[in-house]
Amino acid sequence: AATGSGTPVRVNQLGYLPDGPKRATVVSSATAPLAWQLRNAAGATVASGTTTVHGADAASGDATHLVDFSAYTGTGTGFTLVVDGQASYPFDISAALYDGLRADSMSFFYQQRSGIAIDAALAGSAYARPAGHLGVAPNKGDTSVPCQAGVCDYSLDVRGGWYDAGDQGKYVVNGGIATWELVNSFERAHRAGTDAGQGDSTLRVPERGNGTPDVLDEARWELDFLMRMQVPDGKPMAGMAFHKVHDAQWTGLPTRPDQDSQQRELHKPSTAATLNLAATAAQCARVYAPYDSAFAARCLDSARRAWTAAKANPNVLAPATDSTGGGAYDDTQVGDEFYWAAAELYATTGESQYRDAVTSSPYHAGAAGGFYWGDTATLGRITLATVPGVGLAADDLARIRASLTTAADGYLATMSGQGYAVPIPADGYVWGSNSSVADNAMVIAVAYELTGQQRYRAGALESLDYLLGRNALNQSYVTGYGEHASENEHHRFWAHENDASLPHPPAGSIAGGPNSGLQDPVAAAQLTGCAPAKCYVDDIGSYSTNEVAINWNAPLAWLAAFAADRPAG
Ligand code: 9MR
Repeated sequence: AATGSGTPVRVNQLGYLPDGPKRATVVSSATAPLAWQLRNAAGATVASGTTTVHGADAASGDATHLVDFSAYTGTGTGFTLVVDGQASYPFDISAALYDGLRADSMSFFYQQRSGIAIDAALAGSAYARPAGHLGVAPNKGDTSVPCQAGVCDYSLDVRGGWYDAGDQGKYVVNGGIATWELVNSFERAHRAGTDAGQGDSTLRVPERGNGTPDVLDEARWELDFLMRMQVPDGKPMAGMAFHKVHDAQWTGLPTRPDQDSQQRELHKPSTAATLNLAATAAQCARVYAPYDSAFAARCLDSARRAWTAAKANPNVLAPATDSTGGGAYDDTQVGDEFYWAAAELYATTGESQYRDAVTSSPYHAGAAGGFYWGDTATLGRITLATVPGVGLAADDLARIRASLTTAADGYLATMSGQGYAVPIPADGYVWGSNSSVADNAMVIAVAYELTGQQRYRAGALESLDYLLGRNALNQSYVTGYGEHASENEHHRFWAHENDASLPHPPAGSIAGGPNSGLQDPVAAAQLTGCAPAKCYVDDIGSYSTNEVAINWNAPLAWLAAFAADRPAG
C-alpha cells in the first residue's frame, strides 16, 4: 500500500493521443534546462529536446521542469521519456488509447448496482455477487424501507440504483449529479456525432443489445431509483424526494451488499434532493424520448411534480449532523439546485414558467464557477449553453456560453501556473479533489465544444494526464491504468487489502485523491505535514483520500469518452 514517488519523470502512465498534447513534468532543482529523449520500446531515441525550468510548484513543494514532446506523432507501446538518465514509467501513444477506459469507467456503475446480481460473464468472476438489498436474509433490503423515527408512517420500495461509494448508502443528492454527468456524456457525444462509442452493446451491462445506448441503460438504473425516492401522492410532502436511504449504523469492512444485515431507513425529504430529482428527470425526458417515450413521459411527470413540491417547500435542508450510518450530503444553499432544475425543465419543455425561473435566478447572472454535488448551477449553464434550440434571448445565450469559456480560460491559467498542470489551485485539495480536477476539465471540454479551439481540447486531455500519473506522487489514481496505479480504494466488497479472497476495485475506478484535510484516521496517522498535492495514501482505510464514488467516476467516464472521440471512418 506504500505510495512511493519513484522516477522523477512524471507522465500520463496510460499514454498520449497521437494528435493530442504530450507533456510531462520532471522533478529537478537544476536551474538550467535538461536534455530529454523520447525512446521507443526498442530503446531508440525518436525525439529529443530540452526541458523548460518551471521552478517551485506550490501544491506539492516540488521543484519542476516541463517537457513538451507534442510534436512527436508516432504511435506504439512501451515508450519512455528519459531525462538526466532517469526513465519515466512506460506509456503508449495510440489513437485508441482511451477506448478501454471509456468502457471500464462506465462499467464501474454496473458494478455498483444495488438490487441485481452482478453477473460474472459481464463483470468478471472475481466481481460476481448476489443481488444486494432485495430483502433476502440476512439482508433487510430496500424493497420495503421504513422512515427514520418521526419522518413518515409508511414504507417505500426504493430498490435499485447505485451504491454511492465504498459504503452502500444511496443518496439522491449525489445520485443526481452522477446521473446527469453520464446522460450529459451521451448528449455531448450525440451532438459531436460520436455517440456510437457509447451506443448499444458498447458496455458490459445486462441490457446490451436492447436497441438503447448502453450508457442510457446504465443511467436508467439510477433514474428508476431516484423516482422511487419521491414521496407518493396523498402523503405529506408529496412530490418531494427523500434525501437518502442507508443503514442505521455504519457497517464494517468488508460487508458484501447481500450480507448487510442492518436496518435500512429513509431520511427526511429535502429540497436539494427534490431538485436533484427534478433536474435529472427533466434531462431524462429530453434524452430518452427517442428510445422509450413512455419512460420519458414518466420522467417528465416526476420532474414536474418534484419542481412543484420544491417550490412549495423551498428551504427543507438536510442536517449536517445526520451522518450516522451514511454521509450527510448537507447543503445550506439550494438556489443553485433550483437553477439547475429550472434549466433542465426549460431545455426540455420550453415552457415560460421554467424560463422565468431561469432568467430570474441570481445564479443566471455573473460568472460560471466550478461544480460538485453541493453546487450544481454550472450543470444548468452547460445544458442551456449546449442543448440545441434552447429559447433564451440570443444575447443572453451568448453571455452564458461566454461565461463557460471564461471559466475554462481560468482553469487553463491555473494549469499553466503549476508544475503538474492541474486545473485546481494549491488550496483546492479537498475530499474528492480528483473529482474537482475532472469536473473542471469537463468545463474546459465544454468550451472546446462551444468554440472548437484546440487549447481547450488540450486542457481537458492534460487534466487526464494528471489523473493518470503526471503528478506529485507519480500515481495513476485510476485502478488498472498505469504502471503505478491505485488499487486499494476504500470499499466494502472490493476489499482485497482486508480479505485476500475479495477483489481489488475493478479497472477504471478512480480514487478520491489528495485531501489536505486528513479527515480519516489512516490519513491522520500517515500523512502529517504533507504538501496538499501529496496528501494521499493508497490504503483501504483512508476513506477521505482513497474512496471511490459515483460522482467521481462519472466525470472520469465523461472525460474518457471525450478523449476517446475521434472522427468516424
Ligand atoms: O464527497 C463527499 C465530500 O464532499 C464530503 O466532504 C464528505 C464528508 O461529508 O463526504 C463525501 O461523500 C461521502 C458520503 O458522505 C458517503 N459516501 C461516500 C462519499 C465519498 O467519500
